[in-house]
Amino acid sequence: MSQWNDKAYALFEEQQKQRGIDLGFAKKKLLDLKIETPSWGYGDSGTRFKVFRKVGVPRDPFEKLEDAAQVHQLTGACPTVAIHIPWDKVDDYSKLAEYATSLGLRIGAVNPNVFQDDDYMLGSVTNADVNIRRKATAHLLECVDVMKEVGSDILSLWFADGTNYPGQGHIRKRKQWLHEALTETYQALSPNMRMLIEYKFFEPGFYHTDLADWGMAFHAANQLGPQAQVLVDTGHHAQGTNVEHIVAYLLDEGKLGGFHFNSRKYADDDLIVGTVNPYELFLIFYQILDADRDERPIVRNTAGNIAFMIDQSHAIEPKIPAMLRSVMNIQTQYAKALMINHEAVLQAQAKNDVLAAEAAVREAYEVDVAPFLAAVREEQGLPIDPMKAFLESGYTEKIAVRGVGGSSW
Ligand code: LRH
Ligand code: MN
Ligand code: MN
Repeated sequence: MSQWNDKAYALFEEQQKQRGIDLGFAKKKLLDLKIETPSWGYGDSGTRFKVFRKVGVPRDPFEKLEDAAQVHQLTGACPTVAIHIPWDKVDDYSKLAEYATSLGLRIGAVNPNVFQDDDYMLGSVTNADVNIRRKATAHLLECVDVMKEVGSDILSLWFADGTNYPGQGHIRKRKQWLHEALTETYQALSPNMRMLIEYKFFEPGFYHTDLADWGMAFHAANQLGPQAQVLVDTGHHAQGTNVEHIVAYLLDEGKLGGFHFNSRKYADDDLIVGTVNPYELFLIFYQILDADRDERPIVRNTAGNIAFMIDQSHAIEPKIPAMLRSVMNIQTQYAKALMINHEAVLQAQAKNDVLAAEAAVREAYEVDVAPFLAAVREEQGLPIDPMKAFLESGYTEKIAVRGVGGSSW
């Protein structure tokens, strides 16, 4: 380490020791944090107004993996990549998995896409037309087969199903059709597989969404069984929702399966993680690390098996740097949460000392964890500043030969 970094780390170590933080434990936890990046985050996407076509964007799923490999190489934290079918449809999925391996990656969650065929305009698994419902369920089952071919253990489900107008659909019937499709898909899972159920309260349906909130997803997961859990996309809640409360509740029930991290200010903005809501991210990690200390194994196991995934779309920003920034922002907030002295929080709570409890959490957020992140990266032989390393690597110039082109979908 440089002299300056050495000094900064020595001071940091001393300060955290005095605060009662076990840095050895914190280091191990930070090293264990793995973040999955989404294939679709490497392609061009946009708003409903325009998709700006960029030079160097991957032309196929293989090139998306190449870009994802850059993020993993520079951070050491992103060994898996989520795929979306049919956006990432290929003739031979075992080839895709082999290519991932050759790049030091694995395929992570498989995301069936039942929202882009014209047939799905009025719903997929909740469509009033039984043939369309069958087609949608068949696609879910086909994705379970894809999982087997690529060695994935997570089926990540999100349904665009919903309606725009009162009376447009029969809400209770749609609820039952959804349950039928989920049950059939659940039964096709191998014992090592999990099904994560993602909810969203609006868009593309603006009157009602069939899986609108965590309660509905939780209920569905409970009805299905232990291999079904809830996926929390941080952009899928109404303004002001206390996401960390939902996280704590699901953890306590053993039903928190994973996240789709992204930043939002207004709607499902899908922006770089931690750009406008870093404190929310920190508080989510606080709940997870608290659950990690729970006396009940089910809660600890749940906290230890969360799939941390990014779900981001890039309309204006260069994709690989945007992904790197997200990963780094997640690591920063996680590192800050690792600076929480849980005993101090618990003691203040036991005394009903409101201000001391709040302070014990917030003080960790105010810790500058840059020396800690630098030390952990350096120990792994990684660049201290992955973003700078990427920008200087010449990779952007190299992929320019791809020309203008590939979209996320
Ligand atoms: C829906 C969603 C879901 C999709 C992804 C592309 O808004 O969050 O996870 O699969 O976006
Ligand atoms: Mn999502
Ligand atoms: Mn979304």
